[in-house]
Amino acid sequence: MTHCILLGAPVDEGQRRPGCLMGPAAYRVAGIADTLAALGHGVEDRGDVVPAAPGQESCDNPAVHHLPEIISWTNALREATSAALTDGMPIIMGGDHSLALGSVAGVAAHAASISRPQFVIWLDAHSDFHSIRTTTSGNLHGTPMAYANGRPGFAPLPPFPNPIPGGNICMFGIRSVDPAEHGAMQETDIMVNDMRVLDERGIVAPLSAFLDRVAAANGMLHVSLDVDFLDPSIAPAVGTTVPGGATFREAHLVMELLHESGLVTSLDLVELNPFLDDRGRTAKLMVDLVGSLMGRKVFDRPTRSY
Ligand code: HAR
Ligand code: MN
Ligand code: MN
Ligand code: MN
Repeated sequence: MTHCILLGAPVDEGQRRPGCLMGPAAYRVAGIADTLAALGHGVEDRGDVVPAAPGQESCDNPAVHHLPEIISWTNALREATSAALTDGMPIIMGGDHSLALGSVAGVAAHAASISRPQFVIWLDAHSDFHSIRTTTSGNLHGTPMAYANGRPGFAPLPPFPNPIPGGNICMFGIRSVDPAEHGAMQETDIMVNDMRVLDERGIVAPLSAFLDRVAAANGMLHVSLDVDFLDPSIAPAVGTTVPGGATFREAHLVMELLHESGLVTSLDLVELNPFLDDRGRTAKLMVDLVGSLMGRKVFDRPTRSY
């Protein structure tokens, strides 16, 4: 039994398509708390995080928009996430993916405070590996993974507390990477399981290899689940659809294997835009995936007895 702490993060300023701010409400309406409770977990909904009033920060990339707002969110979510980790498992309900600038900073700060290594699994169509300097769209939801890896070019954001080494980062579902992101990632040893890797090797082999490393290091594992990891045919409620995403069963299998590993310590749910949804189906699918991550099984049997 896990003590699950729900944190609403209605962040909308990291991209240009209004609606992600309705995400936390949609997860609540789709029954995230009841789903967790029915699996035997404790559930504490701490409501929506409230950022401080934005300041006047600016940077030298004219494309970047809403930088002061995102800095306020980053600070508020870092503190809320690390505080929640001392009491249980934070589930950060977004909100666009720029919320991970704060949530991942919070988990990294907490892991450092108890001297455990932090690992991240990034389930996304996108690598989100721009800096504030390299983004051409100016949408800061395209930057959090590079921030967490300690890349340069993030001032005036606060320095990332304890940068996560590339070897502790694993991406799945990748199928849209900009040239500057590609160049930056080639300087790291991030495990990039793009869709081609999943086509050829499936989910189990690459995911198990990563989970074995987390277990061997006694690591904390943060899961960042972007709606666009999923194929748009099953998850239409996202502003940045990319064809060729994970299927229903591939996504559930990732969650089931993560559950069986017993390693997951925190979770982001990001990029849901309920304004684009089809009668709540994407919100419901995301809640179902949370159910699989937290122990719901198709058929209960001893682990891997097949
Ligand atoms: N790389 C593109 C950009 O920086 C698209 C980023 C889209 N990111 C998300 N989250 N939707 O993964 O603008
Ligand atoms: Mn605005
Ligand atoms: Mn993303
Ligand atoms: Mn994405």
